[in-house]
Amino acid sequence: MNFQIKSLKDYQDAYSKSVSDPEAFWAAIADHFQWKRKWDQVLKWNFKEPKIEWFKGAKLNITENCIDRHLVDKADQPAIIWEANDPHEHHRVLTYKQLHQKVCLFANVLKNNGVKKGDRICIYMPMVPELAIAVLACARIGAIHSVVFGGFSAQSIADRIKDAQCEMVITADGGFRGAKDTPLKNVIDDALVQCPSVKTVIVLTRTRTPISMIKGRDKWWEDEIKKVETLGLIDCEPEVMDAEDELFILYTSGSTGKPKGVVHTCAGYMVYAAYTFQNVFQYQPKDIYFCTADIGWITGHSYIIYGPLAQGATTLMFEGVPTYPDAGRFWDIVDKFKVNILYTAPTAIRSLMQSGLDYVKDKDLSSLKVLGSVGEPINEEAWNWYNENIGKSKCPIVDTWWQTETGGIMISPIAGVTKTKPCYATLPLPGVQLELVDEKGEVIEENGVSGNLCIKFPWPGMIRTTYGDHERCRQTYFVTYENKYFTGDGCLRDEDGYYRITGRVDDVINVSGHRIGTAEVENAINMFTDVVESAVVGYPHEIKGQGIYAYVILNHDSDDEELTRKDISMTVSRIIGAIARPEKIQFVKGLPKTRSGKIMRRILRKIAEGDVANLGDTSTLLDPAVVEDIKNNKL
Ligand code: 7RM
Repeated sequence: MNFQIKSLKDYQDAYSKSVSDPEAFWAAIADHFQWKRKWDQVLKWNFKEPKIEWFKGAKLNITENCIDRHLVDKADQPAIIWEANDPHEHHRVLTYKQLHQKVCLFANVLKNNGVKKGDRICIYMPMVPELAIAVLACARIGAIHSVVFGGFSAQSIADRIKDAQCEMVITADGGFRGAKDTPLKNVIDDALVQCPSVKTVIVLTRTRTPISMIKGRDKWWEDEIKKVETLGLIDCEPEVMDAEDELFILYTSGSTGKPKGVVHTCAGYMVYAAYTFQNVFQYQPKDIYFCTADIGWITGHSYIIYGPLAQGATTLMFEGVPTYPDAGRFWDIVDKFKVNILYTAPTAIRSLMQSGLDYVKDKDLSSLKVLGSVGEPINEEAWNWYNENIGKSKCPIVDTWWQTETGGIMISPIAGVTKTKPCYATLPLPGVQLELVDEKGEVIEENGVSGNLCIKFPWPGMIRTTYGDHERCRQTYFVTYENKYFTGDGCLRDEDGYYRITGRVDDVINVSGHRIGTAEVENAINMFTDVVESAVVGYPHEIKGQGIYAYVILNHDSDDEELTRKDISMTVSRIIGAIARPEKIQFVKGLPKTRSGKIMRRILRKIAEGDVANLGDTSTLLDPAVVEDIKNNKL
C-alpha cells in the first residue's frame, strides 16, 4: 500500500503533516482500507473524560480488511505459517482462502452457540492457528474477545472472566510448550467454578490429555465444526461494525492490585496496527514475517494477527519456546522458512546470547532483512549481539516502544530509514506527539534530559476505556498530568532528539517483557497463611531484565525457610500464575516505613539492586534499625 515511508524525507513530511493536520493525515491513510461506509468525522476527542472517537460514523469489519479483500489477488498466498513446538511435527500453512474458510466456519460455530454482537468471549489457547481463527471469528461476528495468556492461573482467568462477564470460553485440552504440556482445560474447569456467566466452553483437541467434558456446557471444537458443515453454514457475512464498537479487551497490570481490561475499538485500532506494521518493518510483498510473541499479549494481537493480515502479509506463528529442543530453535525456523523479518524480545535475545554461538553458527540467516525488539529496554550488549550475530551487521534493528494501551508501536526507527542507535527507540512515528514532563508537571523543552513520558494528542490506536470502569481509565492515564496521556515510563531525550525509554516510574515490574504490578504480587503473597505483610520490588536480572524481589514478614519464625519460600511461591503461582513468582524472598522483621506508614520502596529497591551504600535520604524513616536488619540479611 502506498502509505509506505521510504526515506527520511518521507518520514519528516509525514510527521509534520500528522501534527499540522492530523485529521487529513489519518483520513488519507484510512482511505486505503475497506469501509462499508466512510466516516463523518475523523477525530473527536477530549482527554478530560476521556472521550476519544476516530472515524465516527464509519462502518466496517476488521476481518474483511484482514481476509476478504486479499482474496482477489492473494487467495493462494500463505496468510499464516505455523511451526509446531516439536520440530518433528509437520508445519501448517493457511492461505488467505483457507483462512477465510476456517474463520467463516468457526464464526458460524459461535453463532450456532448463540453468540451475538457485543458478547464477550474469553480465549485461553495454545499458540496454534485455531487461536488466530478464534480471534478472527469473534471479530467477524462482532463478539469481543478477551485473550488470556496460557501462563495465567485459574484464579487470574476467573477474575478476568468475571470482570468482563464472558458468556463463552474457547480453550484446548492442553498445550505444548517446550518439554512440558499444560493442562489448559483443567485450569479452565477450576476457573469456571467461580464464573456462572459462562454458558459454553469450546475445546480444541491438541494434546488429547484426558479432560472432563461437562454435558450441556463443554463442546469439542471439531464436533461443532462438523455440525455447521452439516447444516451448510459455510460462509459467514461479516457483521457491520461501527468504527467505535469494541473489538477486544486485553487485561494488563498496573500499579494497583487488580488488572485492567484495556479496551480497543474497531476502526482506529485497525488503521494504526496496519500503518505501523507496514512502516516500521518495511514489509514487502512475499516477505516472511516472524513475530515470536504470544497472542496472549498485545504484541501478538497487533503484530501477529491484525497488523500483518490487514496488510496481506505472511505471518509466521510459533507454538514453542526459544530454547526447545535447543537454543537454536529460532535460527532453525529462520533458516527453514527463509524468514525476512524477525520481531522478538530482549529477554529471548539475552537468553540465546548466553547459550553461545554454537547454536547460531551453522544456520543460514541470510534471508533476514529487518530485526525487531519489543517489551522492555534492550541493553547495549544484547543489541550488539543481535546486530552482529543474527543481523550480520546488515539488518536494521527496530527497537519498538509501545504499550497494551497504545495498540501499536509509538516510538521506533523505521527500518532502513531512521539511523539506529543501541538502546534507543529513536523517534516518534507519525501521529505520535510526545512530551517529557518533570515531577511538577512542567514540560521539558530541552534535549539531554530525562522525564516522564506523556503523549499530548490522540492517535487512532489508543485505549478507549478500561472495561466496566471508565473512571479507572481516567485516573490511571489522564489525571497525573492535565490534558496528557501518561505512559508510566521514564524516558531520556538525547542531544539528537532521540528517545530512550529507561523503564517504569510506577510500581510495575517488567519481567521478561511481562508487566507485573507489585501490588498484585504482594496481595498474592499476603494470602499465604503465615504472612503478615510483604513488599515487592524489581531488581536487575541478567536474562529477564527485571526479577521480583519480595520482602516478607512472617507471623512466626519458619522452621524451614527454603520450604516456606516454596510454599509462598506456590501460592503466587496459584493466585496469579508462574510468571509472577518471586525470584528472591527475604524474610524480614519489619519493613522500612515513614511515620505515616508508607512503605519506602525506594530503599527496598536500592537494597535489592545491591546498592546498599546509596540508600538516599533515610531521615523520614520511622525505625532505622529495620533497614540495618534488611541490609545485613540481603539475599
Ligand atoms: C508492547 C508491550 C508496556 C511496557 C512499556 C515499557 C515496556 C515496551 C519497550 C519497553 C523499553 C521498548 N506492551 N516496553 N517496549 N521499554 N523499550 N522498546 O510490551 O503493555 O506489555 O508493556 O513495556 O515499560 O510501558 S505491554
